[in-house]
Amino acid sequence: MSLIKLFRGKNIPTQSSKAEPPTSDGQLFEATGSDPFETIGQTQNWNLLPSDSLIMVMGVTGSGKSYFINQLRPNSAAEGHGLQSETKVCQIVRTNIGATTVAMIDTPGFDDEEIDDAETLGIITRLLTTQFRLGIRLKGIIYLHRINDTRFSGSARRFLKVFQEVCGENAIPNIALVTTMWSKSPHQIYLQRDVQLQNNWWAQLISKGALIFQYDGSRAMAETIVGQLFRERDVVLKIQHQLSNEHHLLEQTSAGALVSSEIEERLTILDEEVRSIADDITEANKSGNREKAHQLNIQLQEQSSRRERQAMAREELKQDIDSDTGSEIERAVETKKSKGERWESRLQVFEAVVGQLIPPRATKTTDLEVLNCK
Ligand SMILES: Nc1nc2c(ncn2[C@@H]2O[C@H](COP(=O)(O)OP(=O)(O)OP(=O)(O)O)[C@@H](O)[C@H]2O)c(=O)[nH]1
Ligand SMILES: [Mg+2]
Repeated sequence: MSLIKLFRGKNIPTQSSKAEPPTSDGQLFEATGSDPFETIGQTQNWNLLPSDSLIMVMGVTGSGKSYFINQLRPNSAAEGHGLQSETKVCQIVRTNIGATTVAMIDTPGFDDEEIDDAETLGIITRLLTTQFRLGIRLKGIIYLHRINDTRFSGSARRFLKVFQEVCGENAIPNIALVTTMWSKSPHQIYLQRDVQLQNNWWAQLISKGALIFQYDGSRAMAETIVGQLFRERDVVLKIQHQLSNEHHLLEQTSAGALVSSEIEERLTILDEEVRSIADDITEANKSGNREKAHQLNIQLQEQSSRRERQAMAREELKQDIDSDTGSEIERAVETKKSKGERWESRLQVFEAVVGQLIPPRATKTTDLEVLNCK
């Protein structure tokens, strides 16, 4: 299958360039404000290593995120088949693309359990904030979507909305919209579906410069997609700006507010249902219908526990992720200092804060490392 790349609403990038990261509203601003890394970096005398660049891989559950990363680094990420996200944590896979080193981040997917959206957003955001605070370069986001899905599902819709709010308009040129599972295809139907995607759901992103790829499942094309993003300037996402420069809580960010309002809606419905069942139980008890009262009590327990889970999800969004991340970075620095040691790269600190390094598997490829995020 041939690689299709469209460049709309912007010039075709021809060479690597470094530029100030844009804000979500088009202003330029300091990438890290009072850059904690600069201060820590000076005292630690760190070197800036070329490996300190990240690419996020995102998409709903089963869209092929782990598969994509496994093409770049065989057997590094857990692939799955279920409706619930196989990848419950972020995983970082370091790999070389030609002469360039890049850390790929496998993120948990938004799945059919809406309840997990807040947790998933929290995990992704924590990682993005750590990357931003450490001054690690973010080169782009790969957004995966299954071309064999017959419709744009509820989770795909929710994810797309949140995704757009996480990224913001100025990050759009750093987004690669990638359709997967072409090899499983009746090709003609999938080509039509791809056109529909581009003309409807993705039209806005494409008109503002997002890249498009039909992924054939190969390592070669995975490298091409990553290489293309690497040519883009470094990017600061809207949610990073809102958390770290505007000091918002997660629920105050545009993406967090979106998830939060969905939780509130569900809470209102559940409250109403719980009230109604409780009334029915009173009625059943009054009329001496013990069997009905018993059944209703079971229903009440189920709805109450659903309500509790929603309420807990709402709490997830109240986190001050930027401040928490700052404290964790400081703790990591202090711990190292107390041992009389020094950090050797930003990614090492990143690992210390967001997860633990999984040793590379026995493989001939020596340039790969995998980190698992908390
Ligand atoms: N043929 C083919 N199979 C794929 C492709 N991408 C993923 N798969 C398969 O589809 C299934 C789901 O892929 P995963 O990579 O686990 O999906 P994921 O997005 O990581 O899912 P979660 O971690 O659950 O969010 C796995 O069995 C993969 O082997 C592709 O491009 N082509
Ligand atoms: Mg996965």
